[in-house]
Parts: sequence; structure tokens; C-alpha cells
Amino acid sequence: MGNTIPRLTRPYDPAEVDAAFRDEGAVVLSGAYSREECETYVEQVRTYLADNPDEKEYADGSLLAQFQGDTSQTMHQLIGTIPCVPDMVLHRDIVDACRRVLAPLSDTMLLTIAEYMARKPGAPVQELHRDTFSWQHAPCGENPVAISVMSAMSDFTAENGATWVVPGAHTGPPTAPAPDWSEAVQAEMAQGDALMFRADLFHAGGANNSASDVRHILSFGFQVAWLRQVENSLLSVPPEKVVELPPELQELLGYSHELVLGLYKGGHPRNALQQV
Ligand SMILES: O=C(O)CCC(=O)C(=O)O
Repeated sequence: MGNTIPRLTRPYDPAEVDAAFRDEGAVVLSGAYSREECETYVEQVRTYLADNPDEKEYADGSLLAQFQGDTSQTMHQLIGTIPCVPDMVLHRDIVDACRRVLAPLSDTMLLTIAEYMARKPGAPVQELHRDTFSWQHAPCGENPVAISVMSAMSDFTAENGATWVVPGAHTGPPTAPAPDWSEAVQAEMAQGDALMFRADLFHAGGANNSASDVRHILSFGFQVAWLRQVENSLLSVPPEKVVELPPELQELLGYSHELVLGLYKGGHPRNALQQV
């Protein structure tokens, strides 16, 4: 365990990705997304919020936005509303890495959440926290129950509040106190880089001390299928939209089952889509 976050370049070596998760609990995939993908994402979110004033109002004041402060904007339901997001969430290297790392604890994987966050000038530093805090009754252990992905849709700099991470701080009980800030390192990233970390790793959004630099984030994650998802994706994405999505994404939204969990009429939940 060291005090840096391993950074990998394409082609990402699965063995190095797995070693980073094992040792530090985090890894940066440099250049995971192209500049064009990032710009398209930011533009599609901007257009959607401009065309849907009610959604903008919600994004400015949602429950999770409050946790992140009123200098943050937080938008959910991305899979059904932002056209480029399904492909971005299905990033082959990211999905495959999560499947490998979560495999010891679950046969099936679910999308935990897909959200847009904008952290604007004046955004304060967050408290160091674990994304597993809602699953505080699930024991922490050698293998994670979820992986978070914080993708830089614009540059993440020290000044605009790049995510802080405490390498190796994924051990101890679920309610362990946060480590000392002196152990935290900032994941400065170029537009298109993706920070992946165990959801039980202590981290925090940084303070945006810039004058005008909005930090645009695509935040998503995957989890074992026997825990409740943060975003209720069966409600978030209407069935008429789900039928248009790739089968793998349908599975990740919850049209899948882990043994007898998630059945529909005692059978596979995708059967529900035949009626759409
Ligand atoms: O702003 C960031 O980079 C991290 C955000 C975060 O960890 C959170 O909102 O839970």
C-alpha cells in the first residue's frame, strides 16, 4: 500500500487493474473516454436541462445535490435521457474490471447509479466518506461489494477540486472513522480519464477554488446484485426505453436475477419486457 493512485494507459492490463484494486483500492484509467465523447456528454446534459426546466430545478436541489452542496448540480436518470450515456456506462474495460473484482461476492452485477455532477466555483470540500455508507450493515472485507467510477468530463485540477482519495483506506469496519486528511491524495485527471475505486474507499470531492472552472463529472458504479441500488433504475428508466437498450445494460439495470433475487412472476425479469 502506497500513497499514490496507480495510473494506467491503453491498452489497460487487466492484471495491473486488479492489482491496483487489491493494493490501493483505486486506479486511474488514462484516456478512458475521448475528448469528443466528453464534449458530447456535457452538451447533451446542458441541452436536456435547458429543454426541461423542471429537471433543472430538481438537479439544482436534489437530495444528493444537498449532500454535495448548493454549488453542485446533480442529475439522475441519465440512462433514459442522455443519449450518449448507455455506451459510456458500458465502457468495456470498466465493465470487465468491475465484473472481475465483484465476482468473488456475486454472480450478477448491477448499475448502482449513473449521475451527472457539476461542481461549480465555490463548491466546498466534501467530508471524506465511503460510498458504502447506506450499506453499513454489509461487512467490509477483502473483496468489495461495489465499485465507484468518477469520470472526468472536463479536466480535474487541484484548483477546481479534483477528487481526493485515501489509497488503501478500505479496511476496517463499515462505520470506521475517516482517516486523517494527511493521507489523502488528489486525483488530478485530464478530460477523459476515469478514476475507479472500491466504494468502501474513503474519498471526497475537493473544493473548487477556481474563478470560473466548472468540474463536469460522469459518476456511475457497479455493485453486487444482492444489495439495493442507490438509484432505483427500474423506476428511473421507463420500460419503453429499456427495450431499446443493449441486453447487457438491461441486465445491469435490474432485468436480471441473482438466484431467486429479482424474479418476475417467478421467472426471468426480462419476461416483463415482452409485454412492452
Ligand atoms: O466531486 C467528486 O469528485 C467526488 C464526489 C463524491 O464523492 C460524492 O459526491 O459522493
